[in-house]
Amino acid sequence: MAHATGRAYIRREGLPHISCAGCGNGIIAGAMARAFEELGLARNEIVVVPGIGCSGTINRYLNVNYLHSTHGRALAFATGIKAANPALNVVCFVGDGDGVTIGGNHLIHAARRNMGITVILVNNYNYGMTGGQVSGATPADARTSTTMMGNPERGFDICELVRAAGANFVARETAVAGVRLKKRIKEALTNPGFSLLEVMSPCTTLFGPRNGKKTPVDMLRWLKEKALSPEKFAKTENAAAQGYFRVGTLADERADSFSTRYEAMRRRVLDAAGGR
Ligand SMILES: Cc1ncc(C[n+]2csc(CCOP(=O)(O)OP(=O)(O)O)c2C)c(N)n1
Repeated sequence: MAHATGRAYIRREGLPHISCAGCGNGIIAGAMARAFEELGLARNEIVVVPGIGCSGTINRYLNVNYLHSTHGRALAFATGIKAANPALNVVCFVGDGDGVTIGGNHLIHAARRNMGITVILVNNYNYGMTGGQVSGATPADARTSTTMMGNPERGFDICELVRAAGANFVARETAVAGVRLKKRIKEALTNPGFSLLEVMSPCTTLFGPRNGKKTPVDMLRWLKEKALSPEKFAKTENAAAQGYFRVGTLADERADSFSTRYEAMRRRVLDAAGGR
């Protein structure tokens, strides 16, 4: 089989893009388009729901249905779409501000419900579009425009959070690993329950220069060095304290989704009412 290009899912009229040099958003969107193609999804079976921010501009470049939602509320809109039409493939494309800071509550409740939604959460370690402010995913001690002396807070472990909240599938990859991203997105889309892929993609314009990564290339090299398989991570002493993180599929369960449970309840009620 020829390699997927994802071209049918890309809206070329949206180009040139507005991302900064070295931004991971293009690589992630490309992996998503190729995953759609390899799964053979029809364009009208897909709804992408971006939030607001740099990551939220993704719909400009996509040739699929989309609902450009409000900041922190992508999961709420996606929940409504999926509940109304469970046959659709619903993909939220959100930043760490959107997904796990202002929108944290929606994220954990969508995971608790095991809504059959795929979330691609682009963790660029800050609020990118508004000037690089600290987010709930900014690592401890990191410098941002609002933590110039270092972040006194700790960032969420987003995968652990979402898994603990009840999601079927959680995975983490980096923006340098396009082929791995495509694989994880395919896994996420084919899981019937809530799926989250966290993509480590630190902002090369605002976060990198403040944190010792002067150029996008420095940042991409750093990502490659710090991403470890769960096995290597477990064998590395003080791995988290040294900035290493786990990549790969971290949980892949098959518990019933909200839609399946809702349908079972509906049938129970109909049966009790004599099949009406
Ligand atoms: C309710 C609300 N609050 C604040 C804003 C302003 N705002 C727009 S984008 C943004 C930050 C986006 O950061 P993130 O979600 O991490 O996405 P990124 O730009 O980093 O991809 C903020 C605070 C808004 N649009 N709506």
